[in-house]
Amino acid sequence: MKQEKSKELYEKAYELMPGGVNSPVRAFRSVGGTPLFIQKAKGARITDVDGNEFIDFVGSWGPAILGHARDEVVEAVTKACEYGLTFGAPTENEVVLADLIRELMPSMEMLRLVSSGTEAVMSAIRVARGYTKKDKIIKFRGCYHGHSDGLLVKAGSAVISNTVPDSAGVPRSYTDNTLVADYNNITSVENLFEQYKGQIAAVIVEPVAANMGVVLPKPGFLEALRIITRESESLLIFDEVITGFRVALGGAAEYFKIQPDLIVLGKIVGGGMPIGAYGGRREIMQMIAPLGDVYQAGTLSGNPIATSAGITTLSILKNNPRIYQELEKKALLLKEAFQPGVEAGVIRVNQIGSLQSAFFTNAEVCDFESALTSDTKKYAEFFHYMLEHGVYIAPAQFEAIFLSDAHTEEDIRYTAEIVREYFTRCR
Ligand code: KE4
Repeated sequence: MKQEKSKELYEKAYELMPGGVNSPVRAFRSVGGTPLFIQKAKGARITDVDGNEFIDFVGSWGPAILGHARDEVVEAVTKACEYGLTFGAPTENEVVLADLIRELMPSMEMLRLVSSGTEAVMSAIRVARGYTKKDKIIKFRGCYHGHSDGLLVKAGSAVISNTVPDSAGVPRSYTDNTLVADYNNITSVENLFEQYKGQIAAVIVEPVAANMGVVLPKPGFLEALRIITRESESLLIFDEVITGFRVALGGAAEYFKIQPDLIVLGKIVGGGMPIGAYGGRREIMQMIAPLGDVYQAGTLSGNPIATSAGITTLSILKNNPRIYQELEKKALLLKEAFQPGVEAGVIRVNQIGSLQSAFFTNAEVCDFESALTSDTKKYAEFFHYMLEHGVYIAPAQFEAIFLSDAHTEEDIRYTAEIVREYFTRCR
């Protein structure tokens, strides 16, 4: 595969930006090779600067649920640009988008638009602490909630609850209030509530984990989190940056019929433009400045261009419910193609809606520990085989395959064929 231009750009990028990228996962570190510099994308396809075209199953890590550069979205953004890019003042678009989000996710009685998922998570945690007047937060090992200091933790070697920063530059004191439990292990949560009685402001969870690869909540796990947080006067925060408008129009809250106290959104809510959002019970959100004394602000929050993309994207999803049935059908077709690898004991596949991951392990993957049994070298080989055959999947084992409304049956059939071929050889 020709990569001269990507190589040339990567060399220049490498001396300008850390690892030559603006986000680590793009650097191909865990799969090797030169990152592809993308020139354009349309529908289910991306084209790199060397003219190589791929069927894209990364979809910018989730936003591109309608496919890339969807005509209606591009039109809305182009039109919005004619009226100005940003005012730092309220606009009608913010009202329209907030209203649409609340309609689709009624748990978000009141919400705030920000510019990234990280910013939304950070703010949700702050308001949870401000509202409960408690400091501790529980997160789950293997779940990722953006790069705010307090959430870059890993469980200390000693006991599960003691955490240490998982990044240089994060002072130990910043993570003292972050506790780590195990996904799908409610006992690990109960132990923390026991140990830190009365101190836990909130539990933050990816209702479907997708940052250790896709890991589904076991039946009853999310319900148990809802019960224990309510009983302990703590808040339940659903980080739906990936699952929001993805696993269902109303996200995981709709899919699992659970009402969290706060929901965090990103990715799809911006339709490819930089938007995050957080919201929930009115009495909690009224703690936020200028109403209350929890401060949060942002120059480009609710930006008129980004909101035009978000409004158009959510409107298309709302007006075309068939999209979700079709996404599920395509996902099952693709999942089926991995069967030879599953039968050969080489991989395990987790799938929900248009999200799935193939783990190179023979263990059932239900938490971070089991996800880590995956052979990342084998994943890297698979990644490059797919790339050579014109299919772009996540350049890392612990990510997800994202399907879009733009993937045709033909795209899925072609992809399924090369996947089946690959794993048939594994027998
Ligand atoms: P951003 O700040 O990247 O918009 O959102 C952070 C975030 C929060 N919560 C969840 C559940 C997330 O998955 C993310 C970001 N996801 C990664 C992909 N796994 C973004 C890709 C990247 O970091 O470049």
